[in-house]
Amino acid sequence: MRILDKINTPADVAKLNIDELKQLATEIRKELIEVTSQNGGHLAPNLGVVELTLALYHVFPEEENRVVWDVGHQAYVHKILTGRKESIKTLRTYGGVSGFPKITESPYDAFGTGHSSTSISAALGLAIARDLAGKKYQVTAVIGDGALTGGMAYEALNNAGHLQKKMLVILNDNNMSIDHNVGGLSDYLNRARSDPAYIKSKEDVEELLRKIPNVGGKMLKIADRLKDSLRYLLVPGTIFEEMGFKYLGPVNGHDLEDLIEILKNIKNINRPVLLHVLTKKGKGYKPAEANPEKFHGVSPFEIATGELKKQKKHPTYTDIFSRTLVRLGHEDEKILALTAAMGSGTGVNNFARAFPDRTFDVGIAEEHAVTMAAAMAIGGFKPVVAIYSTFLQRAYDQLVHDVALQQAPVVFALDRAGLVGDDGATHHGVFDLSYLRNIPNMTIMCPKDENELQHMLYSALMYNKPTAIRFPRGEGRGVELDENLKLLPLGESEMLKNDGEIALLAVGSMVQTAEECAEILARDGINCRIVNMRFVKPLDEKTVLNLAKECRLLVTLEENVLPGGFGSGVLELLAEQKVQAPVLNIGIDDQFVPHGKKELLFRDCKIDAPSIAERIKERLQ
Ligand SMILES: Cc1ncc(C[n+]2csc(CCOP(=O)(O)OP(=O)(O)O)c2C)c(N)n1
Repeated sequence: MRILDKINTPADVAKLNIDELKQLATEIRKELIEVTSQNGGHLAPNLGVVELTLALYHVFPEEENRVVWDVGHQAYVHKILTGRKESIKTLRTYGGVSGFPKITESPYDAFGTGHSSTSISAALGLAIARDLAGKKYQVTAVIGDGALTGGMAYEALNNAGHLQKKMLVILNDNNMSIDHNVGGLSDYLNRARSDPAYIKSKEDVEELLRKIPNVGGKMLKIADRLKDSLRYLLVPGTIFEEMGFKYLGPVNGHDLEDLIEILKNIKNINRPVLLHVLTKKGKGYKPAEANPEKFHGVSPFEIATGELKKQKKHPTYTDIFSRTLVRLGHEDEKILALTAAMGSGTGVNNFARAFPDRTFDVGIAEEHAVTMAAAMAIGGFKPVVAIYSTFLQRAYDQLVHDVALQQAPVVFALDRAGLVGDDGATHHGVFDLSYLRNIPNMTIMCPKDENELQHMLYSALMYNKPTAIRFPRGEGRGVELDENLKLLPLGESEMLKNDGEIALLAVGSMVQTAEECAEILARDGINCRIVNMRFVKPLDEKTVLNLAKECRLLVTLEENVLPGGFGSGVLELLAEQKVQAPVLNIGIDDQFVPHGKKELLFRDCKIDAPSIAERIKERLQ
């Protein structure tokens, strides 16, 4: 029988001895590899925190303790140990366990995460709530060195150091974000990791202190002060001490004995502590150790080889964006590319290889990226910020205040727009049309396929205005790519089919859905016009108003929430022009969409072609 079979809660972990914990670590790794090989998921980050999570629950097993997992992609081990060892098999599947902590999923999920660098703020909030309620439980944030590049983490450290609440921040330092980590602090941590002088000095300090005879009173105080100042001067972590934290480490994050001992000591420290833990991303599975980027978030794979099970049929939208950006980069040396720690995810890494001096990976710092890009544009360059739709939410004020207000011609390539599938509610990019459309001076484009995406990128760089192009996750439609890039007239839609009593006005990915829907309706004798709107802003008002006059029903289709989106824009136009026309808005209702395969989510949201055809028929009756 496996030890894992006996583990239902952290209390069961607390009962195990070191050998049993080691055995359990092996079993958990096996489970993680099996589940992610089937369902896909964040394997490498979880393999890196097996011992850390075990040690944490061994020392702090009580249910009332709160652990906030930064980003939360490394919380599978936590889920296995907190009552979900069976349901982990459903990880990331429709109706199954979420790939991120979710407060509605388990009382052990202290705070929902998915977007980076929130854990210290959340842990501080929980610590304040605990103290105000007169309670005593332990509050811990576990944050990676990648997540520590995000601005919120510093805001929270700054505040926590000042408030001096009892809380623990565990810095899980594996020297990797998704790609290699970047930035000054990363360099600093790297020195702490690798420079033996640092570590030796720390050992020297400890050794020296052990040798000081056990004198009482004043001498001990002096020794303490000496210890602090030597430590301060010679050992890593001074920066955290300066901010008001007690710094401990670095410790080997795969050594259960050491981890448990240090966590037991931390139990008794009544102020903010930062424990610096060194781990190896992908630990215990060779392919993941060799290629932690690939196994950061991986699709289903063969365990024996690490090969992905599904091969691509067509290039992805990201591939085409990346290729076009490099092509344009050769033609115009003013073009710069920015990414917030998503070089491979956004395809910016190809641009980086071709133009390292014109590429900027800012770390997980979306706000900073947007303001910096605005200034680069004002400085005479053509910055392209490649970013996932969901992560640009972070930088709303920077969009308004730094980009749009100053009319800085920044191009935003918004990848993963629309429903993303398995990553779920924290990652769906379904708000961008709403949060961009209400900003003056913004141009918003949505390509109907990957060929149009390349023309849009070219056009966006020509418009000389703040411009966003939003495109979906995954493969393109497999269409031919035009050799020559062309300038799309600003604000002009494309009429794809111009006869019929119903007008389907579609943006982006929904153009294909509109075509499928028109086919279904045609079988029932309902003839539809189809418009590829191309621009959500500026809207092709002339076309919309003409169709409103000529058609029985206008149907707007978008892969975005309905409030504030493209359909709202059409309604606003009709109201403003005092045109009375029946409109059916198709999009995502005012709700958060969970995780699961995209097809299932589309069906549930009633935005797949058969559901839309049904809704149109109902409406016509
Ligand atoms: C705001 C935001 N931007 C980008 C991401 C994408 N992302 C997920 S994990 C990750 C890297 C995190 O690195 P680290 O914190 O070191 O954790 P590790 O995976 O190395 O354990 C990034 C960039 C995100 N989740 N949130």
